[in-house]
Amino acid sequence: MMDVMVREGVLGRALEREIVQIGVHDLRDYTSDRHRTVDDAPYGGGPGMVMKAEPFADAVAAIRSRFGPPDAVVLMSPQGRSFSHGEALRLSRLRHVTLLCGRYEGVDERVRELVATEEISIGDYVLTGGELPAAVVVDAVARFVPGVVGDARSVDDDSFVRGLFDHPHFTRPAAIESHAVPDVLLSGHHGEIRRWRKREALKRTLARRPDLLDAAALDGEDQVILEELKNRVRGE
Ligand code: 9WO
Repeated sequence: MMDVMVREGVLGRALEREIVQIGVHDLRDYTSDRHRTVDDAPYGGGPGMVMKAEPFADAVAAIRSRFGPPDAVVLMSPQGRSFSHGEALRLSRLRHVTLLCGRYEGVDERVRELVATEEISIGDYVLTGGELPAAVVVDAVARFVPGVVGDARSVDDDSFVRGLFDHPHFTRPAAIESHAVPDVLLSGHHGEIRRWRKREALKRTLARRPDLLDAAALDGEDQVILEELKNRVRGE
């Protein structure tokens, strides 16, 4: 499941070019019983199973001796700190990050106490395991590793670097049924195109996520356009 995620697309190319390395480890390889048991019934009773702590501890010990100590050991959990652009950037600056994924109803608390150095959530929902969240984190973090995304401008331009949503994008054809590409984009006037994109990005952010505007890095021109957009909404 993890291999398929990371071998495709931009990430797969980065792996081939050895700009990033990704290792997938099966917790069952760090068990010692015949059934390779990674779970057990919860102390105190109740439904479901709990992931045992030792396979996590032994897996991280093996990673440490083979690859050196990780700079962060992150438990993927709905109870973790919210993952964000800023968290992705922080993790991208570390050399070696280990992500821990659980299954079943929960993970033995000693994994948090003894193995993980932090806990991250990608959103307020419960899944059947931590693997999809881990793939999300790997993807978002890898984008910030220099060389992974071909054109660095794509990374610097992304919504959350600027703190604003992207402007609308269009490619050929110039019209689909009655939906034409805005004339300004066909005009060749780079100054006007730049201002139109700015304005559309601000308009979208104001309409959908006004909270983002408080933290956004707005220049003087942005602030003028934003005031005008706000006044326009009030005027109607
Ligand atoms: C299961 C459960 C059942 C009833 C009530 C509460 C419950 N919580 C859980 C639970 O957290 N299960 C986890 C499943 C056990 C560890 C791995 N699992 C997981 C990780 N589900 N969702 C995530 C996750 C990780 C990061 N960001 C969002 C979700």
